[in-house]
Amino acid sequence: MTIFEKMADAVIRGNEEECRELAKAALKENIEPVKAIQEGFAKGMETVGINFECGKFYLPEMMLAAKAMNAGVEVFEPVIASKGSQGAQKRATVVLATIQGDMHDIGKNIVKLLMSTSGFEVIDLGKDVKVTRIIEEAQEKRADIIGVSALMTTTMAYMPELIEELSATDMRQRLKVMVGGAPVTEEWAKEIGSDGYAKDAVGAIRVARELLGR
Ligand code: HCB
Repeated sequence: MTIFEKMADAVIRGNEEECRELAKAALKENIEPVKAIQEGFAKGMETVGINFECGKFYLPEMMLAAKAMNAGVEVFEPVIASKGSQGAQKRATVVLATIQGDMHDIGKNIVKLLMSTSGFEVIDLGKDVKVTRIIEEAQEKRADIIGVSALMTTTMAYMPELIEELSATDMRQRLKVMVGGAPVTEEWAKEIGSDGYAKDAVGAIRVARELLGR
């Protein structure tokens, strides 16, 4: 098994300690942390989702997998942060949130980690955040971008609501919206009038920079 396969397997088995140890081993082998997260832990999570969907896994297994992945990602956090670039130019402000009704925040937290270490000022509103609150906070903090995450087909439905409500304000001219999360696609993002879509956290940084014309 490669180290990535071992990382995926440790997430599937929900083994926190093993995830931590494998993350440390990846660092020792000089593996890029973001690559390890995406090709190791996140791949395991995909399998967990498939196993849940076909009734092989239940909620407790999914919860253990989430805890295990978080434990592994925590090991990488200081390393990612230390490599981060703060940038000389004014830092753009990004308001991040998992949309209302949705408790999934692992992916959003990875986006936050990478963005905040790539020169963005990130205001993380957390999970299950009401559309109205996202708009209020973006206005108050004079955000440049709103980044929203949804992991369920049921909660994705709040994304067009967010864009509609935002369009009714005078902020829509200058404020960009970026959407993401496993069930969200580029086509759908376009359909609802989102300015950007990102498949993963690295893509989120690229898209945010494009949206800001940087
Ligand atoms: Co959850 N769950 N879950 N779950 N869960 C999913 C999402 C299902 C797809 C599993 C399945 O059926 N195959 C499914 C949703 C089905 C649907 O669409 N309707 C589901 C369900 C049904 C549920 C519950 C309803 C189960 C229940 O209670 N019976 C419940 C929902 C509670 C609620 O939200 N109201 C539930 C609960 C849980 C937990 C708590 C056990 C746990 C979440 C823990 C946590 O997040 N703190 C969990 C997990 C872990 C999953 C799966 C297995 C993994 C999600 C994950 O973390 N992926 C998921 C299966 C799947 O997604 N295939 C399953 C890893 C991260 C890294 O990927 O896609 O989130 P990501 O993020 C990427 C990417 O999308 C992008 O960058 C990130 C990093 O690269 N990105 C953005 C993300 N957000 C972005 C925003 C941007 O602006 C830009 C880019």
